[in-house]
Amino acid sequence: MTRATAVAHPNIALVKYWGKADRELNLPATGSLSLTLGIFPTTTTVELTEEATDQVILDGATLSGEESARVRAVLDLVRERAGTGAHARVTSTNTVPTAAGLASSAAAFAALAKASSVAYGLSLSDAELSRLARRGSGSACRSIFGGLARWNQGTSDETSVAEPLEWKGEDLAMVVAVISSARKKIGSRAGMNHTVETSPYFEGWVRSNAALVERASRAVAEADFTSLGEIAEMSALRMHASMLGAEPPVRYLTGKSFAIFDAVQALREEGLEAYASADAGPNVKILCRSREAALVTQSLRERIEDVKMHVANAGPGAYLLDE
Ligand code: 2P0
Repeated sequence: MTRATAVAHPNIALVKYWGKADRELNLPATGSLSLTLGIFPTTTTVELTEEATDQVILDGATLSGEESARVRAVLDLVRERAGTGAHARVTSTNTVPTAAGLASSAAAFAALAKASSVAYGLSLSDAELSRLARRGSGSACRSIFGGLARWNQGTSDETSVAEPLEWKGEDLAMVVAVISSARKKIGSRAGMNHTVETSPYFEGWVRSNAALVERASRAVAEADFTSLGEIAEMSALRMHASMLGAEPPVRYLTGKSFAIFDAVQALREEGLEAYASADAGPNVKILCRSREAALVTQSLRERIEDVKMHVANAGPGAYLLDE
């Protein structure tokens, strides 16, 4: 086959990834744990061509510079493994606002790993696909899998890989509260590298977050939704605390983001279990039970004005489309 199309979905970390131990290989400073969403898929087609260069087209526009270099770096790994120098045309369509802290790069590189490996004739296991996706964007290694996934930190290219986790509790959902779809001023890669280099809190973040990965894994094994939610909110706030300690500070959360954290806490006090999380942008993601997602959404709408909300159930891992 010289052409393949794959679909992948964004994932939202319940225990966050923030900081690299190895920038070349995208090895993280700690493990992380996420939920793959059933909304905002990215569809990517990779087709081998006779051209002298790779071509990367995202939502109809040809990419250049750093963005296309990251895609070509993944294609280079695939070509090396397939033993060919053939170039490719990569055409990708996002349904999520790009670079707004909504994990568009995770879905994009998971879809790219799947589509490119098949287009170049490789037959990779999910673990191998996860490693390949990680090289494009760290968090993408988790979007190879549906539902809950844990990215094991690892100490090498072989061992830093995500795996699916079984969840025997009630179905999980995430309400994505979009405050802004604007492109963020500081990308997550630059933001995390700057935090590693300048924040006196980074060490504390790494130590405490590694422990949260273990606690969250136990909560998943025990189907303990309350603990998982409490850990998720803590990991998100600790990640943001590490960035706030950087020089100059990296600040993604706005007053409105915190207003949503407050509203989520108020829901809990009224007995509706929901937990807030936020990534490299102002938007807030609220973990709740699927059967209560509509109620959580409605209750938040009554409290917060001008926020667009999307409800996501757990989504599938990266898959091929029949063409
Ligand atoms: C996460 N984020 O765990 C964290 C939380 C953002 C905040 O993973 O440099 O795009 O490509 O490895 O994966 C975003 O960082 O960074 C991210 P790279 P990535 O989801």
